[in-house]
Parts: sequence; C-alpha cells; structure tokens
Amino acid sequence: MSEQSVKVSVEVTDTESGVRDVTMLYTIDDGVTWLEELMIQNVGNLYNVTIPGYHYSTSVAYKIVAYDNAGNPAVNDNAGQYFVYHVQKLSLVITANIDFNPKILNLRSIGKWITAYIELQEGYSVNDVNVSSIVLNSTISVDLEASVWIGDYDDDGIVELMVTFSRALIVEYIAAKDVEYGDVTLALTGKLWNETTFEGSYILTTSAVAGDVNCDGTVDIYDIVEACLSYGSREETPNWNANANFAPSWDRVDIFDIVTIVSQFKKT
Ligand SMILES: [Ca+2]
Ligand SMILES: [Ca+2]
Ligand SMILES: [Ca+2]
Repeated sequence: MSEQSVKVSVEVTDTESGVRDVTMLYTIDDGVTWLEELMIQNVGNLYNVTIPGYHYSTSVAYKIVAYDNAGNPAVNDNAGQYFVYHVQKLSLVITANIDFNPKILNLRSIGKWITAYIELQEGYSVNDVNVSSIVLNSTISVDLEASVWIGDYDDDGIVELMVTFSRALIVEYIAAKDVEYGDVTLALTGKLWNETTFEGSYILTTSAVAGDVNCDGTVDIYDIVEACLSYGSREETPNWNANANFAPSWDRVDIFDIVTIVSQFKKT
C-alpha cells in the first residue's frame, strides 16, 4: 500500500526567450545516482511529472532544471538542500458493522455494562483485533476487566467480537450532551494488530425521562409491562433490563422499581 506515486507540479516562467524544457532529476540513494524525467507542460506555466511509487521509508530527493530557448539553464535545488520527501505508510481504514445490547438507553436508570457486537468487512477477521485499541466516540475505552467473546451470535454467518463498555461512562457521555429524548450516534473505532483501522457507528435511542423503560419519551402502561418482563431479574440473568432499574436495590428489578415507574406515570 505504500507504493504510491507522487505528482509534482512547478511553475516555470522565462520572460525573455521563453521556456524550452523542464526536467526533474531525482535520487533515491542519497545522490549516488540521479534519474531524469522530462516534465510535461500542463496549463500555462505549470509543468507536471509523476515520480513512481517507492517502498515505505524510501527517501526521495529531487531538483528541477529548466532551459530557456537561448540554452540558459536555471536550477531550483532548494538552495542545495533539494526537495525531499519520505514515502509514508498509508493507513487503511475498513468498515465495521456495530450492534449494541441493550439497543436503547434510559439515562436515569442504573446498570453496569453495555455490550457492543463488532463485525468486520469481508476479508478481515475479528481474531486480529487489538481489543484495547477499541474506543467509543474517541473517549470511552473497552472495559478490559469484563469478558471478551468471539462467535456468530446472530447466526448470520459472520463471526463477531463482543466487547463491554461501562454503561455509566456512556450515560455520562450522552448526558453531557443534554439529550432529553432522542437518537445519539456512537462512533466505534479500533485497530487490528497490523495497524489497519476499523470504524463503524451505532445509533442508540435514549431517554432522560425517569420511568421510561422503552425510551419512547413518555411513561405509560407499556413501560410497566416492560418492567414486569424483567421483574425479579438481576444483572446477568437473561431477562435483566437495566432500563427498568430506577430504584435501589441497584442490582435487581423489583417492586421498588415498579413503584418508581408508576409514580412517573404520564410524565414526558
Ligand atoms: Ca454474526
Ligand atoms: Ca415509555
Ligand atoms: Ca432496582
């Protein structure tokens, strides 16, 4: 990927006899040998040449020699320092498909984690991901204390990586944006061990209304129904729903959460 050619343009003028030709001389071995390329006149006084691509970290130095129609040479070698560039490693960015669990977030409720599911574009494997490089919105890192899993959990034939973020940090980040109710786009980026970057985003529906379990902006019978579906659950049991956890004890959904939701009935 580093072998990208480089285009150089210069403006050459000669007020007396006019420009005859412009040549670029360049070296990739510190001036031991110089290669020549005739520059092509583009528009007006602009002359172009393309230097072929060289391998990563190659140092290319060049100077430009122009002759006027009277045969007088003019050299621009940057006052003897030449013009130098180094061939850079191009960083490759690939696409990741991101899913979240839970898919909605009530900013007033309490829970420990939000799980992100990461699928990489075809041709790349989540086994190559450097998990500690993953960040949400450039600020929230993966909780490395929590487990990391790899598997095809949605059965679509593409293996995904599951990582965990602190729910409180995500709530804090979104609350700082003054969101009352609405969609927040979270950008997820990370790197493979070979430095390839992947990026993707997820739109999380949020609510800042206490008691709004389903995050639709109001507290009504549907929120009570939702909360009842997770009644008695604790963090990590299959029917646990942190979005229904509005009251102590903070590790379970119980009657105190239901009472809190009911007390907020019809609030928006
Ligand atoms: Ca999958
Ligand atoms: Ca609701
Ligand atoms: Ca509770």
